[in-house]
Amino acid sequence: MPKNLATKILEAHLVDGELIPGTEIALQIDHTLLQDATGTMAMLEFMAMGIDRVKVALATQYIDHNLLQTDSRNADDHIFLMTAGERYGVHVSKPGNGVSHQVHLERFGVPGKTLLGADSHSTSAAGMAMLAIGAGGLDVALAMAGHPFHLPCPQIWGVKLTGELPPWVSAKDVILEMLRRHTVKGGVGKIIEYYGPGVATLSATDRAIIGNMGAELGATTSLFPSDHRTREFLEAQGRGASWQALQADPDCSYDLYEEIDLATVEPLIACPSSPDKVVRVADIAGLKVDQVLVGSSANSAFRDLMTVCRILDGRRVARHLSFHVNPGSRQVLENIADQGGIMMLLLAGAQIHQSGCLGCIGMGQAPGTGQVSLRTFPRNFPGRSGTKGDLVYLCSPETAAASGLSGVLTDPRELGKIMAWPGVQNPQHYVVDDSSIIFPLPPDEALRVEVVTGPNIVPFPDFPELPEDLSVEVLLKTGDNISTDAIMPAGNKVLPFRSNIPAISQFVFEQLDPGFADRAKATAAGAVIGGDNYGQGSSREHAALAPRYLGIRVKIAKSFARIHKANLVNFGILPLVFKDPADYDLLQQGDRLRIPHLRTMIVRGATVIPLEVNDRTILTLLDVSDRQRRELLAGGTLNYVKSAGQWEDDPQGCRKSG
Ligand code: MIC
Repeated sequence: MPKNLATKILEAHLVDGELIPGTEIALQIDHTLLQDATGTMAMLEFMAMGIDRVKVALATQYIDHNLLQTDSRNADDHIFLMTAGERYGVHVSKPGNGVSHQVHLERFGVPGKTLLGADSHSTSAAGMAMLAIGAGGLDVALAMAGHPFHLPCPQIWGVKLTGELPPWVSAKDVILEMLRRHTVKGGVGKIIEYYGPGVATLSATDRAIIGNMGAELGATTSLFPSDHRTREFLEAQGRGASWQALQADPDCSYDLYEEIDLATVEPLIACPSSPDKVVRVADIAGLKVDQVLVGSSANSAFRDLMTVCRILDGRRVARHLSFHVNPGSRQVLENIADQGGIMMLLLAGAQIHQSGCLGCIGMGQAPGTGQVSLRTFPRNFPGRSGTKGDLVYLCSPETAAASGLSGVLTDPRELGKIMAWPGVQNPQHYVVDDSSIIFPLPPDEALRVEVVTGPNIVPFPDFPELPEDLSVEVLLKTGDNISTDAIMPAGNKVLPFRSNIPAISQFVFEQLDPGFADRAKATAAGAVIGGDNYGQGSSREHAALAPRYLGIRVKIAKSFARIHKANLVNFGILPLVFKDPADYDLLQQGDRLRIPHLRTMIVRGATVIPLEVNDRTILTLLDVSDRQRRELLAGGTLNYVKSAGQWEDDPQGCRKSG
């Protein structure tokens, strides 16, 4: 039977379960990706497993998020990650070498492999035809230890691309078009597989942008074929030997279908403060712009930045605004320098920053009060930039550059009146520089490396197991689409505490309810109520771990985002879904909820969990696998696996026993 590409890669990596959408499957993982914001905790979790060396074909650690060194804490974490990487056989990309997604594409990506990354935008590796999935740090640590990755089997959504993008329109507009059509929930439970004649018009890095922001659709991941464009990129990186052709069989089928004629895509923009509030740039053109940021996680590859350089060449950015460029990698920076782009940016008045995530995660570059900030980043959740009430818009590099010149939001097609479309081509041979990658040591040498843990590394807290009878107070009721940024903010004030759970927990729900952490600490056990798509956005397990530290034992929502739900289970928080969504209206902050015989129900495999509240009973659903039930009973995955006593032996069987 003809197969789509996602099915082929899934089948080649399936170690448990059947490819039936919605049922749990386990996949063998080839590459793992950690970044420093999630990676310090994930590395501590990996070390707790007592294993001598990673058991995965390729493990990587990128230091790209916490780059500001305002005191010793981030620097301590960097030293920890570098020494731990050397000790355990991980490739470490040093600070300033670039954003994980861009560097992985350039130096490590291999078509057809699986990648599990502790970053929701790991899906960028779609550009290299990898099945790349974002997950919580603990899941990635388990994969590094050789365990398979468990997930609900996704549906495969075939998106046929036809035609070719017009000048001044680029890959960012394609993914914004998907968000315009399908919202931040549209991809939940799905792998988006792009196919059709339009695919060949997009380079590997264009495809990476579309894969990157598939995370904003809530998709499990996205996928492109491996074709001559993939080969061209790998050969330009001096890695042609890693290429193999991979595509869907002719006449294969998909669970769902969609078509985009690239020729009809227009310049689009996501308005504050959600990536799916998408409108045509032309519809809101003229809006005064104060800050422009190009680069970081999405749109930071050579084509994007060189296009900006060429647009700015010989011109100056509007005098009232600041124009920032965050290259995706040192390699990108070196290559635009090689083609004269740096001078074009400098003479135009742009500020050039080091390669890394920077303002994308609120690590600097916060806009001023009331200022309009135009960014090529993937996310604009409220306050994520670091500024309360921020006005962040997401757009293509072309729109960013055009608006940077005029000082107001400008449809980049207007530039066609004053200049020719730059039509930037990627280099046939990139300047390649791996000097900022620390390659693994031979095993016997690695054993002698001392892992340096500075004072910012605080041991992982102990969590008790689930009680038989649970009584919790509702400590907060939230609405729909609550992002992990709202639950566990990032930014330069909070990020340095990612390896210090007691300290970071003080910031939980800080924006929504500044008193939350203190109230939770003063309460024995708490619950949080959510609407639809609760926990969308990042993979940060701290959005589960820190609330758990504060005593949250249950979250009840209309629906959960995939990664956050898995993280809740990993840290022993019960993810319950209202059987009747209307019951959401019955619960209020301050209510006391009782769940008698909880353990017994979970052991018996109950899928309906009744809650007693205010003399009535509300029915909720517990949709988790048998493995997750055991983890919940133990109080979390670490407890469960430790009690099963099997970190070292038979990792593949570990999750099935006990
Ligand atoms: C993000 O874009 O939100 C991040 C920063 O990349 C996160 C990871 C994190 O929280 O550190 C993600 O998307 O997973």
